[in-house]
Amino acid sequence: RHRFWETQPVSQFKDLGDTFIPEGPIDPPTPVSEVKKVPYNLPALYEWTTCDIQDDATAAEVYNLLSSNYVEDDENMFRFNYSKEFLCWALRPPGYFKSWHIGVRVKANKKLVAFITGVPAKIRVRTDVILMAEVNFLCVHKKLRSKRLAPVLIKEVTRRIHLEDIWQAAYTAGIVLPTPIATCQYWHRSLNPKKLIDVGFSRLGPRMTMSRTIRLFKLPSLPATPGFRKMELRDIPPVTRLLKEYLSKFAVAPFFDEMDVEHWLLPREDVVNSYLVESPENHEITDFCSFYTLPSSILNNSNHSTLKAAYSFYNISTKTPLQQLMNDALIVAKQKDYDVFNALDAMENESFLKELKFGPGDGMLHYYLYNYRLRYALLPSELGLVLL
Ligand code: NHW
Ligand code: EN5
Repeated sequence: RHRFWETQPVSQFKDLGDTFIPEGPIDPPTPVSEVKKVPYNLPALYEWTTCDIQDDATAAEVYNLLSSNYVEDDENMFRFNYSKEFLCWALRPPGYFKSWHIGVRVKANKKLVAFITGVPAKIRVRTDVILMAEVNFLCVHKKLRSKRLAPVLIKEVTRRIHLEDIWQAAYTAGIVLPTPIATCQYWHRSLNPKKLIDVGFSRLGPRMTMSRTIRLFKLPSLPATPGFRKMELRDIPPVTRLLKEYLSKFAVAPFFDEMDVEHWLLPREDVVNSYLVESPENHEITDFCSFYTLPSSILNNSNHSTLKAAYSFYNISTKTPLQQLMNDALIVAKQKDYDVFNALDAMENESFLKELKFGPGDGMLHYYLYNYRLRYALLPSELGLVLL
């Protein structure tokens, strides 16, 4: 059934629950000197390119490829529209490798028609902290689909990751592949219900009018928690300590140091927002919440072209109840004019989703590890990792 994935070191469905196969790496590492030194062959009309995402012209080509050809929902009503600034952030974390930002061009006219990326990340699986790659932004132009180009892209990014002596990867997808380590559901909290209904993102509930719906999703104009403020540079050490402690309770989670926290969580306009609670009494940082900005293009609507969505990222409560903290996150997202606030049912999110009027979406997100086997799939609440 999976002619490509059956050949890869990933856990296969038939092995689920087999207690005779140990948890951990599937294939042992080989010496880097034995890694294939030349790129995989592409069909004759195409050539490899390494994309310098800092270069404005290249960033524009990648942005254009993705904005027309990347992920859509199951009814092709919306398509992710990652901004150039977002891509620059997502692809240049501490220690990134330019060689892992891979494109495919048409030889004749140099048009960019496919893309895949990796970035390095320390990820803990149970007690094992492993330097992995996070693979994302796999995209093949709509006109070149179903020609088995994706397996070539995946093998090439794998080869370039192996050249850096890295042997495991983490990735997510909306489709089922061999074999998810966890399956999460998307939940959505309407901030601008009128627009969401107008564009077909949500529907008027049974026995609901538009004005009752607007009232139902109304939020206060200001956050309620005393000491709630935007994260600043000086907050990196206490936020790193909070995160380290918090993420240690999940089976799979990133292992962040201060440089990672600076990169991934320091606020960047229209990319990532982070807030925290500083105790008015002793100035301790006790709670933290964050969300990233990922708009979607609205396909086939004459009144609206983009949906402004916030995605829950990492949230930590030690003093402020998580539900109150997330309500404050909704309030600031509303102030910043987001239309919808999305979250997965991962980490402790289940404890606030229903109460804060999130509703289940029609999309699932499956999490995968490459060359690492877990005996059983995790529950969403055991997963402490959010990929972009
Ligand atoms: S998930 C989003 C992926 N992108 C999209 O959905 C964009 C729209 N779709 C497309 O561009 C986030 C194409 O449909 C793509 C497939 C390119 C998806 N992951 O070329 P063929 C990520 O970026 C398998 C993995 O004919 P196509 C994560 C499929 O199962 N595999 O298909 C990326 C089949 O194999 P099988 C996927 O439609 C993680 C084969 O590709 C997949 O023209 C990548 C068919 O290829 C997906 N999302 O192009 C893995 N979609 O065995 C990283 C399809 O079933 C692994 N396939 O026959 C780790 C590597 C690093 C290791 C380091 C140690
Ligand atoms: C790699 N990092 O399907 C990511 N989104 O639910 C790649 N549905 O927005 C993998 N279909 O349910 C991405 N509205 C996989 C996800 C692909 C995108 C996707 C889903 C997630 C989505 C919306 C719109 C559906 C349109 C028709 C949805 C209902 C919202 C409603 C709001 C009010 C309360 C009840 C729910």
